[in-house]
Amino acid sequence: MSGYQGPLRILSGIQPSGGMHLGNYLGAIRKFVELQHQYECYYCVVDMHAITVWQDPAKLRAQTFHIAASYLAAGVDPNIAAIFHQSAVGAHAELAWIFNCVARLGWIDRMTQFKDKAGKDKERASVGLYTYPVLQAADILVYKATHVPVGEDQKQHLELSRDIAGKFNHDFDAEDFFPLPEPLIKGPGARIMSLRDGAKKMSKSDPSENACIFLSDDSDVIARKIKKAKSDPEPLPSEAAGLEGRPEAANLVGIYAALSGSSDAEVLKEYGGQGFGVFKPALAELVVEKLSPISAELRRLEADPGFLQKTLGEGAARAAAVADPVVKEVKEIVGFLP
Ligand code: ATP
Ligand code: LTN
Repeated sequence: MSGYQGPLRILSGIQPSGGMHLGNYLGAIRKFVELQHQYECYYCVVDMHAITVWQDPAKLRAQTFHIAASYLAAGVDPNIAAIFHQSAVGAHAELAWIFNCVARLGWIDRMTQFKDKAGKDKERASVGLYTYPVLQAADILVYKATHVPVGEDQKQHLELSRDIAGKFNHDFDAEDFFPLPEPLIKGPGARIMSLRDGAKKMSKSDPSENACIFLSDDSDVIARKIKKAKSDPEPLPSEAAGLEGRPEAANLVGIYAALSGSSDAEVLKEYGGQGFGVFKPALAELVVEKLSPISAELRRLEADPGFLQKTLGEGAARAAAVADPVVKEVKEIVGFLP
């Protein structure tokens, strides 16, 4: 964090681009809940990021409520952390423009998420998809956030945020104006893979329904998806090293470890030598046990959009109270007239 002396702050975000899944829960939201007691926290529903690929407007509204409700259902307390939607705080977009002029094309060209999401026909990708990580840097730095809890896939975007902060501080002779934000990635569940393909991460926008366990899935659906999950014919090894070269087995064991608060080695001590016919039902039972209280609360909250709207509005006001003065100062530093 260099010589930055400001308060310790957390910012993170999830896109309302689909249903909240087990990867989002283990890689991100579960950490949000733990961290709210240690830091000043801002948790955003990043609707402006979501529209970098086409979103049906009615679905976008519903999914924005869904992600906000998922934060709450998992245990984020809106009286402690600010929960809000990104588009409600104009400062994100203002800072993003200035950062578009700080970030270098060469830096953005290296971003692997753009390559993955744009696919083969990158000429047809939106310009927003390309500058997506610059908006992400603005999300973080408009709060001068010092720490960012995310899953493993966001490591490269966080490095870019640090580069943008450093270049801004340097170019404008504003030493330590922005902190260099630290990613908080470690921990079990930082990279949950698709249930259909152990080489692909579990993702909201996966076209296969069976690739993802959603927080809204009921127990029968969860059990069916785990039963159908890709595995291999071998029994589980008794030591973690034996998972090498078996990505699907490693993923299922990893999910069990992350949800039970243990390690792969401990899970294998119990299930080593057993086949998936035994392990999958045990895993399904554990997933249902851990997710069902959250999904029940999620359903209750989603039935009350008035409450969600009010919570998001209050969160946005708290967020803007921090972000607006930062943007005001940035504009002065850059040389804009008041
Ligand atoms: P999309 O598929 O639309 O890109 P996504 O499922 O990748 O969405 P995001 O909204 O981009 O989800 O991610 C929100 C948070 O969840 C981020 O911190 C991200 O790192 C984390 N995350 C997403 N997928 C996984 C995963 N499979 N395992 C662990 N963490 C994940
Ligand atoms: N790009 C992130 C979502 C995101 C985010 C952020 C995460 C947008 N802005 C700021 C942390 C901090 C993703 O998970 N795909």
